[in-house]
Order: sequence, then structure tokens, then C-alpha cells
Amino acid sequence: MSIDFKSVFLDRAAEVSSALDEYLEEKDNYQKKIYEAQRYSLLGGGKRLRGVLCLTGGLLAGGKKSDVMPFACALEMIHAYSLVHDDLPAMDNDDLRRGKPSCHKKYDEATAILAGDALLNGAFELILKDSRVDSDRTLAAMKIIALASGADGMIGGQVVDLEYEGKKISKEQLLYLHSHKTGALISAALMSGYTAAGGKKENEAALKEYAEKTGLAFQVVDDILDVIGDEKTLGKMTHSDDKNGKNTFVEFLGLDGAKQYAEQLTLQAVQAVSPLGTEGEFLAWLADYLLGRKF
Ligand code: GRG
Repeated sequence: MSIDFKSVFLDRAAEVSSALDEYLEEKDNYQKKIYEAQRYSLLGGGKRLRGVLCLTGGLLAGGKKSDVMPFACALEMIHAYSLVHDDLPAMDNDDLRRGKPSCHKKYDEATAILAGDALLNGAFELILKDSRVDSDRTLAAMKIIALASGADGMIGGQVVDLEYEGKKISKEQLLYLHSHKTGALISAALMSGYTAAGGKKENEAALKEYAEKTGLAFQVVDDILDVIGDEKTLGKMTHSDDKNGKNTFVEFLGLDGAKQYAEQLTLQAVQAVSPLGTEGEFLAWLADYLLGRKF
């Protein structure tokens, strides 16, 4: 009997959402606004892709979902912070996120900056407070997440993205930009879950290959959706790349070229994980699902 992987994905995503709701409580204190703004941006929207990848990494390593849930939630908090800051007028200046006004539109810029900061810090607080795996594994997984989020990871990609707005870049620079801005955290999601649950070294290369190719394909699809996607379905503004003079795969390869490139990357991702049993099959399904996504 074939497995309904879509339900598996949605169930795992819902588990991450409900854990996030529990971890980041509402507070009734002097600084309650910052908890409200964090909850606004973190809950009630988002595919939970990074959280699901982290849980899947844990399962692939032979662990339980509950063992790696703090890491999965931390990744979603870092991702949410990056979106809050990315939407600010100083960066991409987007008014809509996950179908709602962006954090700085709902509150104000100072609150959005602080909410993003609090989400980033909170991610590491959460791991330090709640990790259920031993300290060696906790540190190893934390290191993966910290490096992927920092100046040589996601922030590095964002810097290149902003610096080259409206300027021509090479294909090499484009790949650097996107593999860091988007790919690094996606890869860290899978690898941190795998590491936290004590995964064997022998599967790491295949998982890294999968994560790298899927992360890039995800960005290529994001570029395509910015051009041909529907604002309501996406829950964010379209044609924002063009407006901001962004370097995108669509601009480099054309719409058809970008679609072919995303298909090619997805195929490579699928091939990398096909020998890895049922969770490998789930990852292969997920890569295909992300290729066909409309949101
Ligand atoms: C501000 C340090 C800093 C970094 C920002 C992630 C990012 C870097 C910017 C977001 C800009 C963007 C639209 C990137 C394209 C890929 C991407 C990360 C899309 C959003 O991720 P989804 O589709 O979002 O997984 P949901 O809402 O489903 O969680």
C-alpha cells in the first residue's frame, strides 16, 4: 500500500506548529508586546518546511520526533525572524507576509526589529533550555544551525542579495547568493535533526546533496512564483523581485530555463535519497511536492 506522504507532511507541520504555540507563550508583563509580535509572525501561517525537514532528519537517524522538536522549532523561529527583517523597509520593504500585514505594518519598525531579534535569540534559548538529547549532540546540532544562520550562511546571502540589487552579477555569484540566503537554513534543518538524533556518518553525504539541491530548487521555484504566482495563494506580494532589482534565476535563465533547472535539481535531490528507506521516499516526495508548489 502506498503511503499518503502529503498527510505525513501536513501532520508533521501541524506538530511543529503546536509545539511552537506551546514554546512561545503569551505573556502578561511589561514587555508583552514583544511576545505578541513574535507570536504574530511565527504562528498562524507558513509551510513549516524547515521544521518538517528537521523532524525527518531525526527519524532518518533512528530517533523520535520529540527528541528533535526543540531544534525543529528553533529553525522555524530563525526562519520567521529572517522573514520579519527581510520585510522591513530597509530591506525588501514588503507589506504582506503569510497572507497578513508584515510585522512592521501590524506593529511598527522598532517592534519588528526587536521581534526578529527576540526570535533569533529565543531559538537558541529554546535549544539550551529544552534539548532532550545529550550535550555533545546538542552542541553539534546547534553549531550546524548557528553557522547556517550567520554571516557565512543566511545573513551572508542576504548581504550579497542587497548589495547587488540593480547590478549585474555572474552565475557563480547568483548561486552563492541563493545557496546561502535560502539553501543554508534548509540544509541545516535536515542535518541538525539528523545530527541531534545521532545519525551515522555514512548517510551524511547523501542528505547534504539532497538538501543542497532541494534548497536551490526551492529558491528557483520562489523566483518563478514571484513572476507567475498568485498573490492571494502565495500570501505575499508578487513582482517584488523586479521592483527591487533582484538577481533571480528567471532573469538569468528565462522562465522556461528556470523551470527546467528546478526540475533537474529536483531529480538530483530525489536520486540522492532514494536508497534511504521510507523516510528517504518521503524526502523524495517532498522534493517533488516543492517543485510543484503554488504557495
Ligand atoms: C534578514 C538575515 C535576513 C535574512 C533574510 C530568508 C531570507 C533571508 C529572506 C526571505 C526572502 C525570500 C522570499 C527568499 C526566498 C525563499 C524563501 C526563504 C521563502 C520563504 O520561505 P517559505 O516559502 O515561507 O518556506 P513560509 O511562510 O512557508 O514559512
